[in-house]
Amino acid sequence: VQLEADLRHAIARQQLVLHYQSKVCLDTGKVMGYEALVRWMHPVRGMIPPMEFIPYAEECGLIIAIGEWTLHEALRQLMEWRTSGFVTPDVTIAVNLSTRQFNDVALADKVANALSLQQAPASCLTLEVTESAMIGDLAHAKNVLDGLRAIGISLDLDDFGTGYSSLSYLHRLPFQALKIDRSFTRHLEQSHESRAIARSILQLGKSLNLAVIAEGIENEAQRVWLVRLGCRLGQGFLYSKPLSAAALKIAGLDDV
Ligand code: G
Ligand code: G
Ligand code: NA
Ligand code: MN
Repeated sequence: VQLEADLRHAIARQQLVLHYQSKVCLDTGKVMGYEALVRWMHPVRGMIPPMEFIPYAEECGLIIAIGEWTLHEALRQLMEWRTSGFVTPDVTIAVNLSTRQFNDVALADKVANALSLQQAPASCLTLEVTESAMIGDLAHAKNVLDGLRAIGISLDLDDFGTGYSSLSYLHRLPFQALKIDRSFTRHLEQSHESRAIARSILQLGKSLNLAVIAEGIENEAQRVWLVRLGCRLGQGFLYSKPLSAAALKIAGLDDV
């Protein structure tokens, strides 16, 4: 109950921050984009990870305001990075959408508005949608996704393989990429089954002309397996943890 009251003020009190995890080309290590991940800097409890307040924000509806803030802040940050030369114009920013946001009738307008306010081109934004956000009404999901796609942004299907995706409708939805869930990446070395699943997702991506991004790459052996299976893109602790903008800047300076 206290947490709800606190969360209500978190935006106004500037307690939400975004951390950014790079998405890289597995062959060259080049950064293609960043995924924005929200954290709550609670004055008493310290940093609260999204798993501990997003589900709850979903339930009470605060996710709509939090989601809008996240969208604006991620775009603002990307444009600042561009202006300062920290990223090249081809680098993209990805924002996660939860179920309630996905079902918000004003979603497409809000996205268009955020792009316009932050003076960001639609081509620099990716929204990540989980399979579970789309459960139920396929026609509705298709409408929402088509509306977003019409703005010119990209759409990635997050946590692929863990939800209820029906392969028969995937080709009718306007996704640009599938993200291999990190539960499959984790066991690539030990588990023949995980490799079979990763291989299937990559084949599916090829057949449907979708990019495939592997999540949760933690070590070189996993990277090698993914490259061997034909995966070109990935993210994970091997490359970088999600970092604050300030920490990213310092890490970037170390590279030079
Ligand atoms: O770092 P990690 O703990 O950041 O994130 C855990 C989960 O929280 C992931 O499933 C991620 O998709 C979700 N998440 C992180 N940031 C956001 C956000 O801004 N909006 C929504 N809806 N989910 C997020
Ligand atoms: O559900 P979503 O895919 O958006 O989840 C992103 C989450 O995955 C974040 O909590 C992030 O911190 C976490 N994450 C990112 N890279 C790795 C990794 O290499 N290993 C593990 N265990 N978690 C990761
Ligand atoms: Na995600
Ligand atoms: Mn994911």
